[in-house]
Amino acid sequence: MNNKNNKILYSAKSKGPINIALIKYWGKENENLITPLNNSISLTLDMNNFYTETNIEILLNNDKNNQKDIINLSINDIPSKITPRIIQVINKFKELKQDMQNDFYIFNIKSKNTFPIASGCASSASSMSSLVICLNKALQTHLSNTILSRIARLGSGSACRSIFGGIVEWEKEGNENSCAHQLYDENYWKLNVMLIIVNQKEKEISSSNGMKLSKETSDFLSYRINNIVPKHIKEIKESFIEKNFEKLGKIIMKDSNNFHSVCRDTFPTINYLTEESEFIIKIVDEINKNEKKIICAYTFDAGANGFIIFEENNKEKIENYFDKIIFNKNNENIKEEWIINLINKKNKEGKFINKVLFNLGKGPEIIE
Ligand code: 2P0
Repeated sequence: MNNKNNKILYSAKSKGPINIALIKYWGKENENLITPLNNSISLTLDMNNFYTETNIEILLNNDKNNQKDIINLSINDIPSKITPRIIQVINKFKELKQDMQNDFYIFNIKSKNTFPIASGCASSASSMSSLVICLNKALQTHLSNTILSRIARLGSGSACRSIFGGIVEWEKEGNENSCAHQLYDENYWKLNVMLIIVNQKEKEISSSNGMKLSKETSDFLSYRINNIVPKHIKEIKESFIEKNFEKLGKIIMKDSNNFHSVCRDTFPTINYLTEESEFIIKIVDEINKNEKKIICAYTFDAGANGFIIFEENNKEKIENYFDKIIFNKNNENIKEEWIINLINKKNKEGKFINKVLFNLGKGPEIIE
């Protein structure tokens, strides 16, 4: 008997959010278990523009000549690392669901991102968080967010943080039980994130390969893990308690700089930042200098796009600065010399594509 006329046993549809790390994860303790060398902290971003949608249908495989699980993936332009990890995630669910263990199934998985893949926008985090929530719903396993975070981690390290909304920490403690938890929900502190997209190309060195190479060759990495990250985690947590943006902004920028120094210290060296990224850093530094305090902070993942973090009450001001300087909006009759200088510099150095604004958001959602 083949699989024609098979009935759908389980189905669900979900959406998963991206997150941006403020204290970066870089380096695995265990490559297979995807356990991290250090704790990391991130913001989960709203799903108004950027998210991954997942659609799953599960059927019994009753083809007697082909008794195995069959996974049919229809995914827009997914990185190659993802396929074996999806199998690992599905196997974990099968392990946890007693009544599935004696049969084989067909998993039809459709996944669609609304944003450019592999350009430093954490697509594996949104896709894996969405997948895990979708399987939990379809199979009615009713697993807690903590368990879902552990399973999402097997799909992609940073995905374990996207299971939760707001401000999230992923703890390295626990080895195979390592997972994320929420520090504060999305309403605790009205922070905004502006993503400046400068480069839609797929990056040359994936995060997974980059962090492996850093672990093998960078002398800075162990210093970062033992000395820098613990200090940054302690200070960033204080900044959350105090809602002290100056303190928060400084740590965000220092941790981004530190992470990219580790990349440069890797051999052969890795440089995820481009001329445009350096220009974004310059703009943020100039804004803060002219405002005489830190009102915005930059952070860059394993890609050239800049994420600018600020408090919601400074949104208009900061958006306006960036519109004038890099998107040529409202930039007639400017009097401030520092802005004119930046605009002139930009005309030589800039290829800026777009900006996207985010609030902090909730974790993944079931749509159907
Ligand atoms: C982060 N990044 O904390 C860091 C900062 C990139 C720079 O997590 O191999 O796609 O799937 O665990 O999660 C990107 O790495 O790597 C990442 P895997 P992942 O967000």
